[in-house]
Amino acid sequence: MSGPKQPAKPPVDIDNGGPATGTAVKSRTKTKKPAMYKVLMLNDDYTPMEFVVHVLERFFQKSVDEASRIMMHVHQRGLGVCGVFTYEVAETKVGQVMDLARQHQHPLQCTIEKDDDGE
Ligand code: TYC
Repeated sequence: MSGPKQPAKPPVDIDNGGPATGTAVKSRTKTKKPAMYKVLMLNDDYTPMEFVVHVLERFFQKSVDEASRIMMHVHQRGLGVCGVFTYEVAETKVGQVMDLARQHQHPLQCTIEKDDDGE
């Protein structure tokens, strides 16, 4: 910047339609929802079906029936959705599944995919 220096002005409240209290307030209601992420489970030829059902019950709060349905879907179609979560929760669940699978020496794989529904 160049030219003569302007005298310092005191800060001014912005009137953005809030109540006449003399204080600027944000009148817009925050409606933005957090980005959501799908946890996907991948099929393989070695992980036992019962182990996959157990994982879905333990980490994704599925009933035996729902867990069995998801497991069979993955077995037949190659992949399936275990649930939809915020990024942190999705990451944690993937870690928990992969840790348990590793402990049992199963090759079960899980991944995260951004959920673009309702955008
Ligand atoms: N295909 C495996 C089998 O026949 C079962 C399986 C299902 C493995 C789902 C992984 O994500 C999976 N034992």
